[in-house]
Amino acid sequence: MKKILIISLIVVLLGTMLVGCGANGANNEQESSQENDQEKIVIKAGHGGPENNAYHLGWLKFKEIVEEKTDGKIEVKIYPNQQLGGDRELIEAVQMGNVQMTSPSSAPVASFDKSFYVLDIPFLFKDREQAYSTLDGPAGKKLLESLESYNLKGLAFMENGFRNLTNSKVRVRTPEDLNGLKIRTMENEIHLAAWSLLGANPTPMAFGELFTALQQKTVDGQENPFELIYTVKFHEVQDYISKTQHIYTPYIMIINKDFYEGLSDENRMIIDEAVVEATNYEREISKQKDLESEEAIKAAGVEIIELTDEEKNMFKEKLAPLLDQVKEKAGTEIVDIFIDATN
Ligand code: TK8
Repeated sequence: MKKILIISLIVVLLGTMLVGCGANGANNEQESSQENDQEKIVIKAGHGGPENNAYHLGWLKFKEIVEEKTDGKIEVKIYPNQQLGGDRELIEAVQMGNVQMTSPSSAPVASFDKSFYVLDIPFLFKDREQAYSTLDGPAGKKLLESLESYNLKGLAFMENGFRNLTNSKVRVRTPEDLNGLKIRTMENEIHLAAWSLLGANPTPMAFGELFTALQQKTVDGQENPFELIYTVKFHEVQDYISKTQHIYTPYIMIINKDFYEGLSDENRMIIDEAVVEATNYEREISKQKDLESEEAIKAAGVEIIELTDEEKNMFKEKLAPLLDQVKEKAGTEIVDIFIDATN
């Protein structure tokens, strides 16, 4: 009996303390029109990369800045490694508002917003600097704006990087070497068309299924930037990497549009600034890790094949017909804007 009384007392006491904390927290918070001051705002963010990737470090930077600048009033909870789903599921979840933010590779975004096919033009960007200036300039801004019709707000372009072809069968130097090779592509029609044009046998597949597919040889190869190849250990199940650099993939930082518009002006500004800062930070690390990962993969015994300009041109020529297909899907306006910006 006595015991029960003591326990009840403790419970009541704890309860009072908790209510006290809540009230104090609310008093410290600033007034805002649409937000409920009593409640802490939680941003649930999911992505498909591993934790030791530049990409995840970029997300952690975003979290740090947002939580610091809002005095913890906004909490950012990050779920890496497809814990909440792959790119496609996460875009849907953010559209519906079950998850507030995500950052898919650009290719799966094109299945939602066709303008994004413009980024699937092979060899569109000469180098990183050109990718950054185009994506951060009016061309990239226009592309991000087009997401608004899909209840998404595009915030920035983090870096996944220039993609290289890996496989377990042959040394690929020219499209001819690809003959019949089973290649996993991202879930995107232009990527599928590209590898068909090159003579391979492509299969679209979610990133989360890829390691097992390579290991069990359901597919012979795939393409991704060095850092991702290394951090997800594709090099352990692949023998050759051809430095094709056929496409530059950015990660699209997106947030649910209604959620974003429901924030106070001040919080929206904090998010906008944090995303830019986190993106610059992530790009720096990504650049560094791209080089380091290439070295580490080489040291692990995978053969890295450098292509001559002539060999690269063979890929470019075979892929040239894709431009019209991209124009058809994305619309000529956005394609012309990107072609102008990159010439
Ligand atoms: C991770 C993917 C990945 C991409 C792919 O969610 O699917 O090959 O390169 O980074 O977005």
